[in-house]
Amino acid sequence: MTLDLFEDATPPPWRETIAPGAVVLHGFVHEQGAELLAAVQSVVAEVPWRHMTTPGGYTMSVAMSWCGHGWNSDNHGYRYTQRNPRNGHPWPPIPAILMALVEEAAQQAGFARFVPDACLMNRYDVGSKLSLHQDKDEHDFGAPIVSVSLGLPAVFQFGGLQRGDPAQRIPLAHGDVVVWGGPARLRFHGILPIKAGSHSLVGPHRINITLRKAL
Ligand code: MD3
Ligand code: FE
Repeated sequence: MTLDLFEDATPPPWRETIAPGAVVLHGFVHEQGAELLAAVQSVVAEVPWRHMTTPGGYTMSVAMSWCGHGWNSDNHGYRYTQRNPRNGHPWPPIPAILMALVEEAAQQAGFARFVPDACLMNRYDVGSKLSLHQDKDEHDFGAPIVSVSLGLPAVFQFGGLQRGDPAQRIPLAHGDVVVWGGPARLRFHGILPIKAGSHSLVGPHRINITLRKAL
């Protein structure tokens, strides 16, 4: 008899509530990695990855791209933008595959009829991190944020409503989708530095896609 260490593990997709309002759908898009990556690349062809400068003057280790609405930071803070300042054109639309999966994921997490208007994409290289922050530039905190993780694994830091509150550490893997809403919507969160590695599809990177109702 072979000893199967995983015989008792629940196969994905597996839904886990990690806090009120925060639901992990483990492996929810595991089989769609290649299609999702192609959708990311189609957006990046129009909106190249860029390292933004924080309002405090630091260059982020994470590179960003976006669609639906855009994202900008200056010394006044962050804000969403409806047009590309380089050419006056609207930002590219959110790819259909993302609109479809986000509706399904939000519904499974208990948020019916979530229709995002903005999609921010983060590309992490080995060593990239995202410091603890709140997402509070959206106009409607009643809407959840849906996040999709692709590529290298990460450790997500999930804090409280105050910056100094203790943070849980939650591993996120390729194919995981997380829905963050209700009482979790304004909790501090971040990503610890990405460990060295290479993913078969994504290479030495992690890509996170967040779908939001921004405006
Ligand atoms: C919890 N991105 O883009 S996604 C961000 O993995 C961001 O790239 C991280 O934080 C990443 O702003 C985390 C998960 C996430 C997104 C928004 C949240 C978790 C959240 C808002 C409230 C609470
Ligand atoms: Fe965030």
